[in-house]
Amino acid sequence: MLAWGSGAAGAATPPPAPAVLADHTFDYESGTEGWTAKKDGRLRDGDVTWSSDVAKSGAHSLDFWLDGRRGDGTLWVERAFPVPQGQPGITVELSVWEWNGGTGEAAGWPVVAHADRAAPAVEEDFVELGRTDFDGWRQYTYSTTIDVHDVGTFYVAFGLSADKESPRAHYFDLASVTVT
Ligand SMILES: [Ca+2]
Repeated sequence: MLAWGSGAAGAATPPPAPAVLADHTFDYESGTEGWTAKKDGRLRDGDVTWSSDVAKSGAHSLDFWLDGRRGDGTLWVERAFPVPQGQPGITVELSVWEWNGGTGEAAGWPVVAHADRAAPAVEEDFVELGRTDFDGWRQYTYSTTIDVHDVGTFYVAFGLSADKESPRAHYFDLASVTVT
């Protein structure tokens, strides 16, 4: 007979998970919750607004509208976070959900993210997490390690790069930023 918790000698103990130093969650139910919209100089036009059109959690999300008719440019939201005291280096994990309507090549725009000691400024400051070729909500995640030994703030950003010459709308909701 097998029994739970029989305490067999030599049972493997999983390695301890790194301690969570900070855990921030944003469901955008009270507004943009400190995230600021930015775009680079290549995007023809774009804006991020607080929306009640669709939601992954609650009733609100962030509506990303991009005029990608130049076929280029990036639109994102960014937020500053305090470095947990006494940490020379941290691992930052971002999770965020994105809603896209429709599939196919024309819908496949890159979802991008950034986590670093400086705020992003241009498309090259971002990492591509995937493409919006999925109809509905999909989760995107990003993890990176940052040297923060001489700074008190780090920056996290996520958004979209325009890749096809068409105006499009996308929604983001339920972002979390975990520091270990
Ligand atoms: Ca929400």
